[in-house]
Order: sequence, then C-alpha cells, then structure tokens
Amino acid sequence: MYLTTPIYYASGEPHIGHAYTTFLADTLARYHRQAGADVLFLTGTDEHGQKIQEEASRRGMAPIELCDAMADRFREAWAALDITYDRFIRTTEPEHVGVVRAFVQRLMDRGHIYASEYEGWYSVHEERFFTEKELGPERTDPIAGRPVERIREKNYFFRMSSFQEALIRHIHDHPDWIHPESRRNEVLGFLNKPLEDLSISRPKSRLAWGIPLPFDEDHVTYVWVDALVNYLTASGAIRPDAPAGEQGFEDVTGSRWPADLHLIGKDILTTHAVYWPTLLMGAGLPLPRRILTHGWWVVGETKMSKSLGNVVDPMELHTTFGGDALRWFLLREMPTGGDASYTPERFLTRYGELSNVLGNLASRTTSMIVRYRGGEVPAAGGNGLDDAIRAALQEVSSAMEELRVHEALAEAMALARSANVYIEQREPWAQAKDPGLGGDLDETLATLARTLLVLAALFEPVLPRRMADLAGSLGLPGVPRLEEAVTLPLDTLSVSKMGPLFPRVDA
Ligand code: ME8
Repeated sequence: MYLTTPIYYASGEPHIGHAYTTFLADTLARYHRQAGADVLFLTGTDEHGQKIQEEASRRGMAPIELCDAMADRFREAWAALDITYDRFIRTTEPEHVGVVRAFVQRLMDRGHIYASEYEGWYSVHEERFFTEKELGPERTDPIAGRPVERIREKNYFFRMSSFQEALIRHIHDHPDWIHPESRRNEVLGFLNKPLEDLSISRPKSRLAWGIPLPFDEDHVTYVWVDALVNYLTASGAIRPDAPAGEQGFEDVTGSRWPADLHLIGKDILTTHAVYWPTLLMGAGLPLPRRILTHGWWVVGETKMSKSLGNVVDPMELHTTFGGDALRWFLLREMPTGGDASYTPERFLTRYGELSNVLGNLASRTTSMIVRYRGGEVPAAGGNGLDDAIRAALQEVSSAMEELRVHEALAEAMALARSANVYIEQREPWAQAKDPGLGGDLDETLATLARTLLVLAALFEPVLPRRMADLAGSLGLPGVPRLEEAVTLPLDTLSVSKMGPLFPRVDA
C-alpha cells in the first residue's frame, strides 16, 4: 500500500488544511498497517518555483534557507501530531533532482517535448504573466496596478493534447479512479474542451530557483512538473544514474510504483488528474491506482486566509485538547470528499462525543473491573455484545475500503454507544450487590472488556495516543491489532484504574 499526501509549499506554515490531508493519510496508513499491509506513506515539501523564491526574498533569505526552515516546521508539526509517515521528501534533494531530469529527458527522447515561443502580458513587478481578462481595460496588473509588457520567451512544451483521448478512455474504463464521483465528473467536463499543450519550463533569466532541464541548462523545470514527480522519486522506480534504457522507465517491478492512492484537496485536482497522468503516459509509466479528492475547510462561513487573519493553527488546538481530539474532529466532521466548516462550537460538540461516550465507557468499565474483580477479567461464557461487535467490524471495514472515513468513525462510536446502553441495561452495580448474580456480573464485565479491546483497535488509527493509554490500563504493551482484539484470551488482561481519556476542558 503506497499512499501520498500533496507536498506542501515551503513558503508558508502548516495549517489546519494541511493537517487534515495528512491526518487522513495517517489514519488510512495506520488502518492498513493494522490489517497487515506493507505501507509506504509519503509526505514532504514543495520547494522550487516563483512562490518560494519570492517569499525568500521578501524575508531576505536565500531560497534554500527558507526551505530548510519550513521543512523543519512541517516535520515538527507532524511529529507533534503523531504522523507516521515513512518518507518525507523535499524537492531540493539530489535524488529527486536526478529523477526529474531523467523524467523530462525521457519525455524529450520519446518526442513529447518541443520548444516554442510563449507570448503574453508580463508584469516585471509581480514576475508573472497575466491573461487579457485579468488585466482588464487598463492593461495594468490586477495586484499592484503597474504596467505590464508584452513579452515573448522561449518555453518547452509537453504535448499534453496528444494524450487527451487516452486519458478520457482511462477515466471511463476505471470508474473509481477519481473519488468522489462529483470530482470525476468535473475532470470529464474539463476534458470536453480541447486540451492544450503544457509549458514545462521557465527561462532561468526570469526564474532561477528550479531544476535545470537536462537538454537546455538555461531553462528550469516548471514547478508543477517538478512537484508531481516527487511521487515517482519516492517509489524508488527510477535510477537516474543508470545508463539509458536501464533507468527503470521500461519496468517498474520491484519498486513501489504505481502509487495506490494520492490524497489531495480539490484545489489541485487538474494537476493530479490531468497533468500527472498524461505526463506518466508520455514517459510510458503506469498511472496511480486512485485519487481521493477532499473538499475545503472554511472557518465559520469564511475562507481561511492569511490576509483575513482567520487561519486556524492546528498546534493551538493540539495544545489545549491533544492531537487525538483534533484528528477526531477533522476526520469525523468532514464527510470524506466533501467540504466542512470549523467553529469552536462544532469542535466542542465533537470533543463531547469522545469524552461522554468513549471516555466514559472506558473509565466506567476499567473502574468496575478493578472494584468488583480486583483488576482481573472473569472468565465467562457468552458475550452480550457479540452481534454489535460483528456489525461494527463489518461496517468499519467496508467504510474504510470505500474511503468513507467519517462513516467508519461513526460506526466505531456507535459500538461504544451500544456498550454504554448495555451497562445501563445490565446494571452491574446491582449485580454486584446480589451474591446470587455473580455469574451475571462476570458476563457483564467480560463483555465490556472484550468490547474495549475491540474499540481500542478500531479507534487506534484516529486516536493513537489515547488508545495506547487505554491498552496500557488493560495491561497490554500496545494497542492490539483488530484480529488479536477479537481473539485475545481475556484472562491475559490485568486492568488498572485510569484517569479520564478525554478530560473536561473549560470552554
Ligand atoms: O498545492 N481545506 O501545496 P499547498 C482543506 N505544493 N485542505 C486544505 C486547505 C483547506 N482550507 N488548505 C490546504 C500545493 N489544504 C502544492 C502541491 S503536490 C505534487 C504539490 C491541503 O501547500 C489540501 O490537501 O498549497 C490541498 O490540496 C493542499 O493542502 C495544498 O497545499
């Protein structure tokens, strides 16, 4: 299982949007590891191009200094948020630079690249081209209002247009390739118009911060081509130093290519579902197996933006509520693939589910086992929640396979709710008072202990820290895998009292 997040621009700090995609990837990675898969989970930073060069100069830094600092910021955030990536890629790494150069050379050798003139309205101040429409009647740049010039420059172009038919066919032949369906339709709509060729270079005289083209060192690779290739670099499929013909383009067996799943936000759908697959077709490489596009986090009803000053800092919520609670809120609140809104009220409501349902169940169960049976789980036949457990396992697994992560979490929480109802019905405190009901009490406690084990395994992908605490108070060295949670003999547990998993926080 090879899954990826976007590589985030090294021009800004990690925010809650980046955290969402990365949590989603981490939760899927943990889920598949639990199921025994060999997982490669990739994330990283996108470090070349105009955005980075401009931000570095604004801060009076060299581009690489900015990238070093930002790559550290992302790695620190992911460490604090318990992200278990296997590989953090930086596009300034020598290995990646080599793969990008080999990749564009390969496209050139196969006849898919040509040089041509690009002509457009260029703002020297903004260092970018604007379309006629963006300029308006005044012919001034829409950002700073300065004059623009008509310039012509040499660019290299990728014959993207020649892969239009093949891409449409691929989308039709693989109905699940782009998930969810609304995004698939969006891409098909885009492909209704003729596809243009893609400019894949910038003259170094205008933009120096990029990977030089191997066949013309005066030009650097367009940052999106550079960035997309990261997925290939990390797969280990391409060996740029090998002689031509042996670099891995002909045969990817033995590498992790193709990726099983690219996770992206809807802002970068076209680059991933049009540029990337056509570039891969040009290089003669297999396409990624699936692309999951998720929606947008807004704050209340407003877009999150630096200029509005409403960017939600994941680290602040992490400090107050813990990383697990943040992860739970983001993954439970956003229907996977859709949009969602952050408000402090919604956050507290979702947090309430953790403390009132799951946390409450865990503390009631462990304290009763300690109080009534000295921490040992009684051997008892029968399990009053067998059906509920079986149903939860089934529902969680099909929801995860179908990338309905929010529903998988709802199903797991439903099992915790059923267990709380079971406690109310069985009234173990009454069973404990009546010596004649000892056998019933044993069954109640054994049922609850088994359910907690299963819940620990089910929730581990989304609540890794708290579930490790829970496993600890059941006397286990770590969270059991699902299979073990179902079969582990209960007399191997040794239960101790625990503090609240999700303590009350004063709003
Ligand atoms: O686009 N809601 O990087 P980037 C949900 N470097 N997700 C959000 C979000 C929000 N408000 N804001 C950001 C780039 N994201 C390129 C990618 S990949 C080869 C190159 C998430 O730093 C979401 O996953 O702008 C989105 O696609 C990504 O961050 C964009 O991050």
